[in-house]
Amino acid sequence: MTSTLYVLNGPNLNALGKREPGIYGGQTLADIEALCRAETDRLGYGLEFRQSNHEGFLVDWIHEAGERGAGIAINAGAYTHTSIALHDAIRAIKIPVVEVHLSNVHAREEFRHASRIAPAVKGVICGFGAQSYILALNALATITT
Ligand code: DHK
Repeated sequence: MTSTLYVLNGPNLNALGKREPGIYGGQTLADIEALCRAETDRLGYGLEFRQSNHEGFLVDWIHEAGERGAGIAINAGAYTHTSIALHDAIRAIKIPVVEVHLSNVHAREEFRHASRIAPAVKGVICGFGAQSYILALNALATITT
C-alpha cells in the first residue's frame, strides 16, 4: 500500500497569489499543491494536501495523519508563533513532522522569530518560497524510507 504524506496549511495561506506577493510569491496554493503532487508522485508517496483558517481543524488533521500518514509537512501560518495546541498535537503523534515557511521568518518582524511548534518537530525549512515545500517532502521521504 502507498504511504501518504500530509501537507497541512494554516491561516491565510488560501490567499497565496494575492497576498503580499513580494513576501510570499505569486504562486497560488493550488499551484503549490500541483508542485507537491508531482513531487510525491515522483517519490512514490500519496498526498493529502489541506488548508484551514481554523486551528482546531489543523489539530484534527495532525491526529488523523498520525493514524494514517507517514509524515507531515506543516506551514501553520501565524499559528506557528502562537499555538501550544499545535505543539501538543505534534508531540502526541509518532510520525515525523517538518515545519515549513515560504518566507525566511528570521529575516522578518521579531514576532515571527519564535516558533511554538519548532521544539516539537523534526526540522524546519524556511525562506525558499514554494521550494520549501518540496525540500520538506524530500526530507520526509529520506526519513521515512
Ligand atoms: C506564513 C504566514 O502566514 C506567516 O504568519 C508566517 C509563513 C510565515 C510563511 O512564510 O510561509 O509568519
